[in-house]
Amino acid sequence: MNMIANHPPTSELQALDAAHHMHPFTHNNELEQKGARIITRAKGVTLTDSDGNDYLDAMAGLWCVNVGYGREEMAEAAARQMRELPYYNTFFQTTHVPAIALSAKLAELAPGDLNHVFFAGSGSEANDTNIRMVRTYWAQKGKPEKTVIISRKNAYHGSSMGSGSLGGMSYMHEQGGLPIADICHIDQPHWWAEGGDMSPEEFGLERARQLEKKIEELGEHRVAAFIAEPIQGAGGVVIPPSTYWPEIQRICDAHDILLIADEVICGFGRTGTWFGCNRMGIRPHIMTVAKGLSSGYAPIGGSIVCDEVANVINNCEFAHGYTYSGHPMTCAVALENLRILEEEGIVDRVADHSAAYLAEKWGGLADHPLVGEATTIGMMGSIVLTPDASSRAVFAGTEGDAGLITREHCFRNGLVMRHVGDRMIISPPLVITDSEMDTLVERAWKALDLAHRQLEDEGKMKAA
Ligand code: PXG
Repeated sequence: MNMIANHPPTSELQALDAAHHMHPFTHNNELEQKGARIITRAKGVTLTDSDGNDYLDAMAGLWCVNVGYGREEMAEAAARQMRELPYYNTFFQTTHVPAIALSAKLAELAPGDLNHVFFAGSGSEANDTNIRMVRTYWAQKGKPEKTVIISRKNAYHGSSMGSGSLGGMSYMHEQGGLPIADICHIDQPHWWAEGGDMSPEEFGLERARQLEKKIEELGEHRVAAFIAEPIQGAGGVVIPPSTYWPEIQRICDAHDILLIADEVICGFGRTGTWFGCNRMGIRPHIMTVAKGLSSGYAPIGGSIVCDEVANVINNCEFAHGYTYSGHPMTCAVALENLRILEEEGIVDRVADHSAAYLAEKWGGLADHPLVGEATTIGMMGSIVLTPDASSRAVFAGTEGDAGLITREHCFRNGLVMRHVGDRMIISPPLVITDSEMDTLVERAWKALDLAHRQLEDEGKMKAA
């Protein structure tokens, strides 16, 4: 029996899932008690589960389904390529048309002289590539001691040994011996949570200048690169103050270090420009890409590299690569995705219309008594749950309780919205329509009402 085409009922699937499937970032035994939610199909911005319930997916899967679900052209592109050439590698002096076409297309779309692509299977793999590439770059330049990569607390760059080390999630570092050597973290530009009495602008400068302090403390001769997401995604959609990125750019220019922009979430239209770098005015040496590159239809990631770094790396044998570097099917799917984004004007529509519409509607959630602030940039947004907005207070109980309660009410009311601690975040497919955004915000408001009532009933609306 083909179990995918003709699957057993939900309870049986849940039992099999619990018996055999280890979920990422999940306490699997606790999940077994509840039973996993089983998504069976999706179209546009709507997911359907195995019991026939529909959900508006305000997270675009995991920040990736930029063109929306159910695009026939993507399925066709995959099938066509699988028939023609399902696999061949790009090692041993060989290449193939999909990898050539996609690297050329990415060079065209990427800003400045980011003209060279090293393919990977995911964002984590691409960031592992970046670690080895920047260290190899400096070694080739006769500066092998420049190995330290500076990142930020509460950053997310993946969960392999290297990319998980770049990330600044302390609970990840506690498992498995992270971080690896020569990676360190400065504070994040998260004004709401950490800005204290400073204005956002002062705070942005203070946080950016931590980079300069760190470079001076370590010695410029030791520092290879700084890596950051233009806007932190998994950290809670943290939009840095306007002063932050110009100051970071100044510091990177003034010191001899490489700048890596992790565009895994911000890339491919999420902020209303092709890349978060365009939006924030950043000039990186390397961009990490994944997710929206294929709208999640196929696993692919990569590093888009500037002329200077590529010239140095290309002048040696860079002993690095993955079986699926430049996989033909995933490249063909990514190319089709880029064609759809471009030809249907999806990125332009975000810039010219949808981002402003979302900002207005989502901004209205700031009037809810459980909400401290509601912000967006492009098609990503966050709200902060707080017992007292005026003092930016946090809840007295366990951090993340209010977020989890709100998330559960969202699910029950047909909305997928993620929580990061007590922040609720969204990143819907870029193709979401105005009326779907109305529905998203209505359901979010309803979930907030229900969560507010529950928190009051449980005596949890107290500030720490
Ligand atoms: N960089 C960034 C900025 C990311 O957001 C990665 C790298 C790693 O990509 P891969 O393809 O290896 O997963 C990511 C991934 C969440 C969540 O809960 C976010 C990600 C992955 C899983 C969960 O927000 N981002």
